[in-house]
Amino acid sequence: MVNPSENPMTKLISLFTLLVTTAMLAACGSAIPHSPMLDSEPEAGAVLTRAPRTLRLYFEDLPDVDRSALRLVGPNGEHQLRGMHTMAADDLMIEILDPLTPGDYTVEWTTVIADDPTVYSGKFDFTVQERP
Ligand SMILES: [Cu+2]
Repeated sequence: MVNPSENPMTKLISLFTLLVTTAMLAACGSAIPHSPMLDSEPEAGAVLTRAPRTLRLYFEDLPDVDRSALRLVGPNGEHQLRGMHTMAADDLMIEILDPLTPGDYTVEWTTVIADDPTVYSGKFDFTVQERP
């Protein structure tokens, strides 16, 4: 009588099950795209009483300014932005030209980080409130 735990076939099946499970988990994990954006000013979901004059986004590594883009869309459409640069703090920064009126805003970003050839993109929202 062979002990089931000693049976090479049982061991092979266990190994196979483990591999399939790992592959499935990896596939599920990659369905949620990785975002390299760590933080921003204004923060995602922020409710502000003072309209921001700049946007600043922080990433996992230094973004390539030439291959990055930022858009700011609000209740009056797209805002003009000027002078994208990095402060070399793994960030992108840009000036908002026209003043923001109260309402909901969306920041859309596209970037390439360090030596990674992947083009990442994402968006986040913030709200500018009417001054009390
Ligand atoms: Cu700056």
